[in-house]
Amino acid sequence: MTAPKSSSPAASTSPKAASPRADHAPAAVTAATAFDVERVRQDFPILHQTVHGKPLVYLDNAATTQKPRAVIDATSRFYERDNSNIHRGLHALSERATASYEGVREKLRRFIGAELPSEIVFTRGTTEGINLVAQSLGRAMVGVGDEVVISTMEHHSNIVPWQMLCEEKGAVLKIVPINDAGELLFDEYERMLGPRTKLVSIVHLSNSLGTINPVKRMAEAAHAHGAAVVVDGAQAIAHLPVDVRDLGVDFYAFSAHKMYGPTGTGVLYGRQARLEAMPPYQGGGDMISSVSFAKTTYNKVPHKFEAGTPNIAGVIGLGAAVDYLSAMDRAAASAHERALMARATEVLGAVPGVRLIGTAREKSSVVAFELAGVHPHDVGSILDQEGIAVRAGHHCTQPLMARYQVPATTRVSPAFYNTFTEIDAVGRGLHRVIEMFR
Ligand code: 7TS
Repeated sequence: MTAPKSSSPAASTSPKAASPRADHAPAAVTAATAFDVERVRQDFPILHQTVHGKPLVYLDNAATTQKPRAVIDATSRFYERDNSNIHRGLHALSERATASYEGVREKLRRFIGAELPSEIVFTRGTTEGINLVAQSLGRAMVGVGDEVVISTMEHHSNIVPWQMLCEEKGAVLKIVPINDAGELLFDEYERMLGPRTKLVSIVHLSNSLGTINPVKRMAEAAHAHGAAVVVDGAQAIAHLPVDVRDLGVDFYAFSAHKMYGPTGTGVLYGRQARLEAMPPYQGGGDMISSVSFAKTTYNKVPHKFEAGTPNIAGVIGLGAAVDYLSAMDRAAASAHERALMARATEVLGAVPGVRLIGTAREKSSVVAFELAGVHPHDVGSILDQEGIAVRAGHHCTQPLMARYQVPATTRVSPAFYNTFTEIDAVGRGLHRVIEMFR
């Protein structure tokens, strides 16, 4: 399915065709990013509003992204025309709903380069995907004295499920350290791997630092020791091209709401052989082949892992988000995002008293900082008064905050629909914060 013309994203082919609004981008940046941001913004209704009397500047995309009209319409169209439960009705509506829902699996297979649509398990989001692996594969394969490896920069959803597993099994959770720039210490990681390593679970793109981890190399090293590799792709899926077979990972979890789709739905990619060998995660309808009080047999993959009525409308909305992204010139979009990040690094880094947290050589889409003498919550509240939405807090990465000895940071996380003007507004907002606290 191709997105309708009116809502399909646009990437202009020459810098000249870019928006007449100059947006004060440096010439080199404009030339490098032939991307018609003003046209793309037309696809996102929510962006066109004022907050506290100022134009909304939405820079909290790492928390959740906004939805293009195509996604909103696909979800409401489902409720208006096709709403019905799936996999169980013989009537026309149920057949339509089932075909749409199952069709999204194939879209996602293509989007992430999986081999089979059955390797796409629909979940509530990244958090559920990681819990699924921990509770199903983890409980089956991890025993006393075994080891699970994660890193210092993980989101709580890639820490706590493994802590719960290790506590239950008497296993050991090992933490890969990072340097001050926020890069994993690869040698330390390799030294941690051994015959007891059963699982490695690593974030692809850190939500607090923006660091992009060398997932492919990490997977090769883990596999050399026979460990299974899980990737938290919650942030990466919206900003990087993801090819699960090229990365060579066993599992890749992400959330629809961080890739311009609806909340409450997501994907766990798992290699077919792995998924087939795993016990079910939850029991209930749809995940069974037959049930008797004497013995229940399970459905085939992926249905074995999708107990109960799923978020059908959410999955259909996710399909529309995949269509939207696939119709876009993603290389141009990501060049624009990189240019926004470079501008934010320059503008915010130049504000007196700002210390950037996360300066990895390989990074994307996140600029986080602390401002001397001002709590991030105050920074966030004052920026909000200017109509600017950023995140202030620990970003569900408390151990990482402890590593940097800060309680919290302020985080600016651009998406392709943001503009240089918006980044500059944050710089002006910070000067206002400083004036107020002087
Ligand atoms: N992993 C990473 C790297 C994340 O950034 C998040 C959400 C999750 C996992 C959990 O995703 P969920 O969709 O299951 O909740 N991160 C953020 C954030 O940075 N601010 O709000 C949510």
